[in-house]
Amino acid sequence: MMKTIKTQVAIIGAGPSGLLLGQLLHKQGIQNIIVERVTGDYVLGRIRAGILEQGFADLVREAGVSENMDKFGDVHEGFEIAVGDERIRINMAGLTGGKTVVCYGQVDITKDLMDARAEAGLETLYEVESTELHDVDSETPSVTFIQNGEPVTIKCDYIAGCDGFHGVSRQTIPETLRTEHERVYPFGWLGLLSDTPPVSPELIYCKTPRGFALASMRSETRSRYYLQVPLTDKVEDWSDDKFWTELKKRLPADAASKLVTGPSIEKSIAPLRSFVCEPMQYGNLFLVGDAAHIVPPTGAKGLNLAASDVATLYKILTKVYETGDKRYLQQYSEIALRRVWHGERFSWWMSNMLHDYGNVQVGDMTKETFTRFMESELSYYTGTEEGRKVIAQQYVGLPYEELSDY
Ligand code: RFL
Ligand code: PHB
Repeated sequence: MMKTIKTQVAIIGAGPSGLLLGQLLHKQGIQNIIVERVTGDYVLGRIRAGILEQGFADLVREAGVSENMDKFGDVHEGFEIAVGDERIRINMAGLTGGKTVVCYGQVDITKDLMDARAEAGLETLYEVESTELHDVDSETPSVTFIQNGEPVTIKCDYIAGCDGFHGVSRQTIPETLRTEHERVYPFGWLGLLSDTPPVSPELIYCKTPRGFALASMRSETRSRYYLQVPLTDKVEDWSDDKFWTELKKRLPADAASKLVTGPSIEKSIAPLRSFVCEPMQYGNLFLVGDAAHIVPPTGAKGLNLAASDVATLYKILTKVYETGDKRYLQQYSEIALRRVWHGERFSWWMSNMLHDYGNVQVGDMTKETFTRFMESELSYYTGTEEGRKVIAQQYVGLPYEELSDY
């Protein structure tokens, strides 16, 4: 017998997007169920992001899940861009009238959201297989899947596709009705997490002839470092020793002299990609976060764009349930995409300025010509207060757009 569940909003994916949306909807009295393909522990094994914009942090506060973030998250007022041994500070707070970012890991925020969901007694169905979305362009959409060998159907009003880049939600929009924009970069990031004190209290984005490196952190005792690597490299090619030796060569000399090394807790390679699916809605299906867009991590924007999607969708659904006026739904894709494209552009620009393209030709110019353009761009933007302000404003995050009323 097919088990059938009814709810108002079915959420596909228990990553940060799905969990945050679920919590915010719950606070507004809107019922929701989350279905997730893997286990909760597997979700928490994805290290990923570390920088939360103020808008994201405020949304977590609105969801009532900010206790740990406010206690253990570290407010950053600036970050550095290093070109070789020269270090340039981007004074975010000073250049934006006091705006900052919070350094708090994706794993921690996800765990806080999972705990809050469990505490509120809200349902998350883990380890579901063969998720399918049905009749999303009708008034009676549904989601089917198999859990513990049993077929289950969720009947709902709306579906939020929060199932990441490889999920099923985006594929449910007919191919003829969506446009996908994509750029794949000819390199990846090798990340290493270790219980060693960070090399500096603020992040350092390093441009060097050997390739890009990033010095980031999770706490005063836990560091997160990244190295630009060729797409052909495998994690097994990189012993901890090899990683630390290469990182030392890419950090500015005075930071390198302070580097403390130790065994890695996690090491993984992520390819870099820019991707946007337009539109982000179809019938009563709404795509949220990585399901609709991917950015290269150089601007720390991925999770933050997911958060602004969540903010927009949650406000729209709240209005629709409050007023009964479904016209609000039409605004989702346009509002979300406007901010997404700004984040895409910023991440693409930062990636181009800071990475080394090796022998890969970019567009219709030689590698050397492209390199000169990017060197000039970087020196202009880091060398003038106006330029640093442009970087700072986008790094702390552009404001969220309000809904239009009818
Ligand atoms: P997620 O985290 O991929 O979660 C999607 C969830 O959906 C599940 N799923 C399904 N569930 C049910 N049925 C199906 N058929 C399903 N298919 C998939 C998956 O198992 C998963 O649990 O997407 P979400 O929630 O949209 O969150 C997006 C963020 O994870 C992502 O944007 C960030 O991690 C990007 N990112 C960064 N973002 C920032 O804002 N700041 C950063 O500093 C930052 N650093 C990073 C990053 C991403 C990185 N990688 C690995 C790509 C650094 C790295 C290295
Ligand atoms: C991280 O700490 O994982 C991190 C920070 C900034 C980025 C990307 C990743 O731009």
